[in-house]
Amino acid sequence: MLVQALGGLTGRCPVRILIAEDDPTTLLMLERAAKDWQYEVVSVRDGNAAWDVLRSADSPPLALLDWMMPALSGIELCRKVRQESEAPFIYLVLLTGKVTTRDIVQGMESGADDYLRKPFDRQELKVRLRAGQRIVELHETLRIQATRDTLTGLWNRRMILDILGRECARAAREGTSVGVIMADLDHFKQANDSLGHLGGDAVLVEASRRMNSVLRPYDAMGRYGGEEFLIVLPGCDQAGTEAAAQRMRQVVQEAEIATPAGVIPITVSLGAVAGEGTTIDAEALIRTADLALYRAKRAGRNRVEMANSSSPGPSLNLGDAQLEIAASSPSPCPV
Ligand code: GH3
Ligand code: MG
Ligand code: MG
Ligand code: MG
Repeated sequence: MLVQALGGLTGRCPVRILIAEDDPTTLLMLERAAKDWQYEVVSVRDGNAAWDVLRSADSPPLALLDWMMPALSGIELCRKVRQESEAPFIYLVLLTGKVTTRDIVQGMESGADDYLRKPFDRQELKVRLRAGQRIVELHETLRIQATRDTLTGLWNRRMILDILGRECARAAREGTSVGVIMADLDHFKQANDSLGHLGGDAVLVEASRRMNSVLRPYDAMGRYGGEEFLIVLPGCDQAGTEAAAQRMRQVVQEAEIATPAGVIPITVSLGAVAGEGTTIDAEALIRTADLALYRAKRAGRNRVEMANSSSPGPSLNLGDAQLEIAASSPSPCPV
């Protein structure tokens, strides 16, 4: 996923650009220039068509927008794009025959990042697009750093919790269910002891790659803590959640993990629950999955334990440290 996200930014894939221009001759010249510079061009001839592209999930990250167009002007498009606060960043260049300072100020205030005068100069267009590309790349790098775990490329803790919150709200609203799995590698300390910390890191990367590989494209997996993972399965009921957890368990244990520091067998314990109903609650689901994970550890590890979502158990948030305390003292939890 991480590699995919970076693909378009490292020269391996062409960068995509939207060109919106109603004058056919200018459009042709812009298209030809952009293609000569290896951009992948999406072109449209009015503001409505441009807006359809810009608001789509796979909008090009760069857009060249004519100011004067039928339906929606370039200025209106800039405003609309900037109002979509959740959407990924798009670098917007306005093309305009208007040249007074007041026009330029109005254009930039509407949310454009840059502007180009018509008739345009090819060399100027080239360097301005390249500047835009640099900004887009910077945004993408920052976005990845803010949302991904650097070691495994999985969602980081904050993101996977955001995703869980969103999916719980959606399940409550639409009357569907959401599966939650908490997975923790077994005796991982021993992997570090025998392979060293870097070897342990390699085990973490491979184990998470394997677990992620058996999930559906719309499931989400994040690194919750050191060797602990949180998995969110939209629309999954109890049986589907259990099946996914079993696939994850199986794929980790079925072959030893080879690292530059040596080869090691590894297993994972998983606690899982499916939430449904209008009072679905992210925190309660995590707590419940955590308790089930604790039972899987107690029952011998390399296991899946399911919890019943209607009995979430006591209001305890068991982190790793608390699991150890709980394991060595008379258990306050239902086991
Ligand atoms: P259990 O089966 O009960 O889960 O045993 P465990 O040894 O896996 O559990 P414990 O929580 O005692 O130890 C987890 C270890 O994971 C301790 C910590 O050093 C290691 N760890 C956490 N994060 C990382 C990491 O990023 N890299 C490496 N190499 N090790 C990590
Ligand atoms: Mg025009
Ligand atoms: Mg562990
Ligand atoms: Mg742990």
